Amino acid sequence: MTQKVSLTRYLVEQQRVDGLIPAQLRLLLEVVARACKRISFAVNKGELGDVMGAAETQNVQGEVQKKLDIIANEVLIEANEWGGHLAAMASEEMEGIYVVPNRYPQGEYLLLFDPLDGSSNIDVNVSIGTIFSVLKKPDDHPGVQEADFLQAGAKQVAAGYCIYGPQTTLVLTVGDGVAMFTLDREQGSFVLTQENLRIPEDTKEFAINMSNMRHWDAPVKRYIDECLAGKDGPRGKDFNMRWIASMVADVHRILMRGGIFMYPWDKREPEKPGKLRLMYEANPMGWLVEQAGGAATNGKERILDIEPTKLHQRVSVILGSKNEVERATGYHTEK
Ligand code: AHM
Ligand code: MG
Repeated sequence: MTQKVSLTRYLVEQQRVDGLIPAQLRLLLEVVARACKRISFAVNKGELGDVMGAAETQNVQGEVQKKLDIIANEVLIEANEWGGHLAAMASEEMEGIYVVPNRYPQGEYLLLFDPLDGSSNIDVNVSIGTIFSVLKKPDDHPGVQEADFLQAGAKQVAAGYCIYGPQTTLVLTVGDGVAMFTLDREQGSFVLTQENLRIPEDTKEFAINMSNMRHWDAPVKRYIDECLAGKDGPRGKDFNMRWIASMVADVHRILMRGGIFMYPWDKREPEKPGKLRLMYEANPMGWLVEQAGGAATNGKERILDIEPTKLHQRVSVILGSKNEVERATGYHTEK
């Protein structure tokens, strides 16, 4: 019988055999995984666990928070604040950064997360997830401040997500390809179920919220119109559409079988560059997708090259199968 490889063993081997991750980063990833396990159990309880429905608060983006948004945020903070591996955290659900209290040792890493992505799906029992990104704190000054987080996605040292769907699955990169772990509920541990995930370069599947079509910019409209024209149009093939309204679930599908995901800028709120957030949604997902052979842009440039100016900065997102992302990006950049 082939032996199952746990997340712990995988990370130890990455540290020991391949020298890919320092001990502190290994600890950090284990703690994030442990927190995701707790969130997964809370999600699973649903109506039985007083976790459904809206809380009476709004987050910094003015969105009504769900009870599970707040629970997931607290679980991630509590799990991560005392281990000595982090200097500070930032989250979709908190306006400013959360500095590790000085009763605990301060580590050299910064953790960013969207504790519960796809919140609108919580109450309807559709897949949701946690997205996270890890950066190194600049070491040229003592203490930690918000500006320390404002690093381009290319500087990430680890990124991943955990999807709470029919299975709970953790997908991770430390810059050496993408690995996938499935939660074994009987054992209580994540087990390696796939390594070196690869996204096919071509696809016949797109994901976009079509209800916003009338607000799109011309290049996005052109790309989607051509997909919709199918065999009879310039693409010469029929396309299929999926939209789950949980970025984690849409990106997970793309990592499994290819596709293109778009949440572009649109004319509803023209001053906003997009809906999704750069630091804890687009950057980690962009890096995972690139590590699996795909591409991620904002229509003009590579997501990972964007120099952030704000913690909760928004961004236009096109990611997935390489050839399709290049085509859609080309429509934006061609004269
Ligand atoms: P959230 O982080 O508040 O859940 O919002 C982000 C989500 C993404 O997961 C998803 O792709 C998008 O918002 C769905 O937006 P829409 O409701 O416009 O379809
Ligand atoms: Mg989100």
